[in-house]
Amino acid sequence: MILTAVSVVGVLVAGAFVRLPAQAAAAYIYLPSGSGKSACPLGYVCLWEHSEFTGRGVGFYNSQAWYEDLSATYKFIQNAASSAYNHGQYNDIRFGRFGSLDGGTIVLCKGDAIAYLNIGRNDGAIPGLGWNDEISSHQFFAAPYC
Ligand SMILES: [Ca+2]
Repeated sequence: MILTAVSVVGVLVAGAFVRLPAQAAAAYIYLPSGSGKSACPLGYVCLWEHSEFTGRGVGFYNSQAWYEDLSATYKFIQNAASSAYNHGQYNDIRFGRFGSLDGGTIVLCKGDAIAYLNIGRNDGAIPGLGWNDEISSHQFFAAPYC
């Protein structure tokens, strides 16, 4: 009698999991102007065209070797990002100035955000240049110091 009850519970639990839809995360999401930082879902790194997470934004679920390859819906963010939020679930991220992280990188630890790319962060940049309107690639990775 006890064994039967356990079996029934097991079937119900299994059935509940089977009913969940298998949803893959979208590789890219468009963040309409005004949606702000809270619109960046868990698992994504998000970039906005203006400081303080304003203007239009793009969320990326994966690494992106060159924003030049993006479709028209998302390509506006190339050389336009002025704020960023790493809402990734597992990894830190490094942004590159050109494709494939060429031209130096700036690191954003998991869970961190930069409200103003135009001030405060010049590390990894070409001398005399900052990061505002300069990001064109990114890669999720594990930074040893994050
Ligand atoms: Ca900008």
